[in-house]
Amino acid sequence: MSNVAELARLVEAGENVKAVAEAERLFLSGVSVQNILTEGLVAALRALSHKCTTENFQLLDVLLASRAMVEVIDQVVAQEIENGMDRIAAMHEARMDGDNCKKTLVIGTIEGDVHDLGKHLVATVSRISGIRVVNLGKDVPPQAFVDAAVRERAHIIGVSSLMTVCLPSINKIRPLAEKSGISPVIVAGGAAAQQVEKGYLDVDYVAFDVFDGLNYFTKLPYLS
Ligand code: B12
Repeated sequence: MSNVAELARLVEAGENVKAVAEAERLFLSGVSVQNILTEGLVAALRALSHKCTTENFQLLDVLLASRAMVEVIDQVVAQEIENGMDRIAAMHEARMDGDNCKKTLVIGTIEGDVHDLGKHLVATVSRISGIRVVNLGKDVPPQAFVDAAVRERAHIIGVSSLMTVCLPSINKIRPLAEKSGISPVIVAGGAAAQQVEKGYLDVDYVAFDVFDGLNYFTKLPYLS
């Protein structure tokens, strides 16, 4: 059997080696990157929600699935996009044009939140699409986003949040940026951010997934 549901099953079960092999098979049989990411990887992780609550936290299961997902992204998906075997850019009008090369994205997961798989995926896909990416990691204070944006002359700040309680920290980024004399485009993503409006977070855009985010980054004009 070689299908996306099987990949999702393997990732959910934490079978990293088999998941990598299954993803390779799926690409060879012509399945798209978007399908593999959405139906295979993200769906598998989301299916583990019930094992990741305050009452029921099955850490090992979730971490093994997380590892399997990262290995599929780093060993197969990144390679696949780089090889240009899948027309991800064309599909999402995210062209690897000259302008992307001039854009710098500073990205991180907001303070208090250690979820970094979605952010890792966005960083990987953006980098491959020609955007210069500075990955600040997880549990990043608002001021650290701004300091990095100043230091790196970043055009875009990408902030991820999967924890509802951490959302209020996102609102601090814009005033801190203005205080530092910069006005970057601020884009939020992640399961918690997606549940609120951009005005609530004081950001320019809330992306519903990696492709939506990349499409938005790519359409932004380059500001010198
Ligand atoms: C894996 C996981 C973990 C792992 C994280 C491993 C890691 N290295 O990231 C571990 C085990 C560490 C973990 C810990 C906890 N977790 Co957890 N976790 C998850 C789980 C199951 C999957 C998340 C995931 O990685 N999905 C796959 C990625 C690829 O998807 P994604 O992040 O949504 O990203 C996509 C888009 O959103 C978008 N995107 C994301 N960020 C950005 C940013 C930008 C700029 C853009 C453009 C796009 C973008 O792109 C991605 C691809 O399309 C979710 C369930 C869920 N429904 O999300 C719970 C979940 C997020 N966790 C939850 C909880 C409660 C916890 C804990 C508090 C549990 C505990 N008892 O301690 C701790 C939190 C610790 C902390 N302070 O952060 C809750 C949060 C509830 C809430 N609303 O606040 C969830 C929703 C589960 C639930 N109960 O429903 N968790």
